[in-house]
Amino acid sequence: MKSFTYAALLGTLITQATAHYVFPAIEGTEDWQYVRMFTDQHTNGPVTSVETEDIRCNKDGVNGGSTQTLDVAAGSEVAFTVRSEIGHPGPLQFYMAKVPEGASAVDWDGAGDVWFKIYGDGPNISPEGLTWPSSSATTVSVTLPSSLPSGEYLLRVEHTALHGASEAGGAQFYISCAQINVTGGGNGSPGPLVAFPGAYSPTDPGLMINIYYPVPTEYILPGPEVWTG
Ligand SMILES: *[C@@H]1O[C@H](CO)[C@@H](O)[C@H](O)[C@H]1NC(C)=O
Ligand SMILES: [Cu+2]
Repeated sequence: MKSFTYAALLGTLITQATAHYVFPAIEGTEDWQYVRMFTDQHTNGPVTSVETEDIRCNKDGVNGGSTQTLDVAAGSEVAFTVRSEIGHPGPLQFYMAKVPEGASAVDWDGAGDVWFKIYGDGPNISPEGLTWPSSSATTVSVTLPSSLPSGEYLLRVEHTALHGASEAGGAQFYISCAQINVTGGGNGSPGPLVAFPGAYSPTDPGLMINIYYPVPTEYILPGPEVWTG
């Protein structure tokens, strides 16, 4: 009887570990070539505090290290690969931050009120439950607004897992930051601008929520409104 219980527990742990994921690359490039490597990336594990620097570009991701910067045309689509797939339910969001004059993406930490959201997808809601557009995705992509000013940016992908989010601090954040150089841009003014940490609170309605029961009738994405360009 006891060994059966242990086997069941082990099975649960394995399922959870394999359900973790990471965004290691811009599709078509090498892992960590244009995406900032972060500490413990091999575990695929999440960030769980919205109140530390880890929420910005993952653990120790504030330093570009040997990461390169990829030219991308404004208005084009950028895809991240997923290792190995989006294994938990929750929203997918993308943010960007423009590298200040005189700095370059590789040595900029992304601190301050500099981040704007360019994409966020909530669930499809039905009386039977919530379904999430990014569920099981092996790549995730976003179209850069065509009025984005040219120059260097950090592009931050974030998938938030909500399976254990009924208590504050239960949401899991899967995050990577790519370094990109936007070319052929326009003269938009991206905003509203927020900081990481700062943009989220552990009790935000989109971060502290039981997504299973009772079935929610609405879902409010964490963070600012999307800038549409
Ligand atoms: C960004 O693109 C511009 C326009 O092509 C180019 O002049 C500049 O050198 C690029 N910067 C980087 C860091 O690649
Ligand atoms: Cu997981």
